Amino acid sequence: MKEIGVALIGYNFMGRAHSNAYRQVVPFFAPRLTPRLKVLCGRNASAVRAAAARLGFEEWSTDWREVVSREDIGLVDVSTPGDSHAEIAIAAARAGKAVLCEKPLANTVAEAKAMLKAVTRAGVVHMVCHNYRRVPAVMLAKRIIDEGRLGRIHHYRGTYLQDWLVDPDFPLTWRLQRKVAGSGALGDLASHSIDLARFLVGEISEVAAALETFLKERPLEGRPRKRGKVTVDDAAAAVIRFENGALGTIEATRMAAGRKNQNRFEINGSLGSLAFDLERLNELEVFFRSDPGNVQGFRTVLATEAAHHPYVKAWWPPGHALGYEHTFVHTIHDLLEAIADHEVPRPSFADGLANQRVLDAMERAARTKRWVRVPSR
Ligand code: SOE
Repeated sequence: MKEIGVALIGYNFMGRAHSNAYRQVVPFFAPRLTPRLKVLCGRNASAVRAAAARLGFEEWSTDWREVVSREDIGLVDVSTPGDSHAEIAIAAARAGKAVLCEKPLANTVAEAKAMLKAVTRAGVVHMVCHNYRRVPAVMLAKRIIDEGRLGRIHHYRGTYLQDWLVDPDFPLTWRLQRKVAGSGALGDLASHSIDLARFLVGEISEVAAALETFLKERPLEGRPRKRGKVTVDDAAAAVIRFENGALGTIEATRMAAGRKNQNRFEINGSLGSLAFDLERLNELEVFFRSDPGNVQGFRTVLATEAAHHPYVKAWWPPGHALGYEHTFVHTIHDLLEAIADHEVPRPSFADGLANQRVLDAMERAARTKRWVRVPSR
């Protein structure tokens, strides 16, 4: 059983989701490379030590620079806030390690370019953790589109709605600070909708956009009497044109009261339509104009039949639903197989750079109130 030593940098929400995936991928998928949870890295010694014990890592460290160069590490997983993605991923690439980086790839296009250059020059495997590509129902949408069963795509309509920031007393965490997070709902959530748009419909050529910050200041973490300035968007709304002529909209917010993690898309083509909602992630709504007139209508496919849907056979019988955490297991399974084959999986850092270019174009469009073309290189 060939092993690959994993160094995970970051141990909060994404660190937990990734750790769970490294543990689950072995009993359920038996990958050719067995991930060994060697070292968990973070800034706070007592917190990272406790997290390492809880998440099943052999060691812990507060020095990522030392960790990424260790001989016993083959894969560096960057699950930190966006302002450290570039320096960690570039150091890991230069040390010859495979790199998995959380989304969005970076906080700027320049950083994303440098990251892609580093992994390409080092010849290492690289991947961005846009985990929703590997929801079986999303893979079904991709297959239906690629088989031409929707015909020519006219519309992509992506919305990613959460409400964890609607409380004005929610403190000024790092996701609300531009210098750390790079942007707000735009990079955190719209980046997922952009990735799905690129995955399912094609490259985005031009955008118009608006950003808004509804709550301009919030209480400081741990010092609720003091308040600090919010420096990112609370909400983003964009109109997008695709190179293939399709037209779309993307909207993202973390202040849609009642929406918890509603990453949704609807795609309309000349022969039919598809609709997906992450809050019902085992299902895909389909409509085909070819259906007999008296039974035409949207119908719901439960994407849990192993014979028809990827990844499912590793889990449960039909109807025994999958969840959010399974999308990370699927992503890390495919990453491990790509490393074993010395291939670069999708989405790669090149996809991450393309995503960053759309995010940047949206910010420029919002600032200038003009349409902005998305550079292709
Ligand atoms: C917070 O908005 C968050 O954790 C995002 O950062 C993730 O990418 C998304 O999948 C769930 O919500």
